Amino acid sequence: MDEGTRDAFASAEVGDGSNAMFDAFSGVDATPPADAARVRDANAETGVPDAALMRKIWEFQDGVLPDAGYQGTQDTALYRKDPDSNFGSAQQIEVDGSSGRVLLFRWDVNMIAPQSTVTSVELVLHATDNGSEHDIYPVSVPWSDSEATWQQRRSNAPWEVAGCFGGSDRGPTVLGTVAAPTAPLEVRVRSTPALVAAVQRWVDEPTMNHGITIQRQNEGNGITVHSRESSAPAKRPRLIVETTGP
Ligand SMILES: [Ca+2]
Repeated sequence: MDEGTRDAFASAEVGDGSNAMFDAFSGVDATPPADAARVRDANAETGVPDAALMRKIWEFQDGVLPDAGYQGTQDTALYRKDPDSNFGSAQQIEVDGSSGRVLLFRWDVNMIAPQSTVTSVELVLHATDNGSEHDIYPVSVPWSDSEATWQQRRSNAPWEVAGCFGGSDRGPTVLGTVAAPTAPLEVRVRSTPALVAAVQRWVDEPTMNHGITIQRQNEGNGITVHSRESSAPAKRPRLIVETTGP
């Protein structure tokens, strides 16, 4: 890595430009200093340093990533047969198109620098059973982890169509598909242009970040996944965002 890259990275991430800080990023196994623990240096991983691009990988998982202090996930399930109940504190939540179960997730991504360009997004969920495909859409309106139900997105604010199915409840574009998981029941949603565009909007306009819904109408075999409240931290919902920029 040339000196320009080194200086640009050190000043962008650490501020004091010290080589000790920079060196912590040069090996994947190195333990970074607390201030720098937020982000891995994608350049070091790929061996393609490029000061102009400044690739970074951000990972968000409650209580785990970028560090144990992250508590920026919200998630809950909506259930047609129990339309006034909230499941925000459940450790496991289910999506099932045929029985009317819908999932909502949101990750706070505010620590990504505002001018960053999102280049790739992956979503990792851990399931407890196999199921069929369900679709991911961006949610268009605010909702509350602790208040959302089949009937309303938060107290005294109904969904346009119960279950977050309305045209003003969620965007029309499928961002990706939650495929039926296989052993070890890890659901990995690969990056799509629509998913990248959605997360780019969250970076550019944080107030527009209402997360995603996973749903399918009137068909499907359910998938149960660990929530942010799971007692197994490594199985909590994880969002992986790759960016270039400042
Ligand atoms: Ca929750």
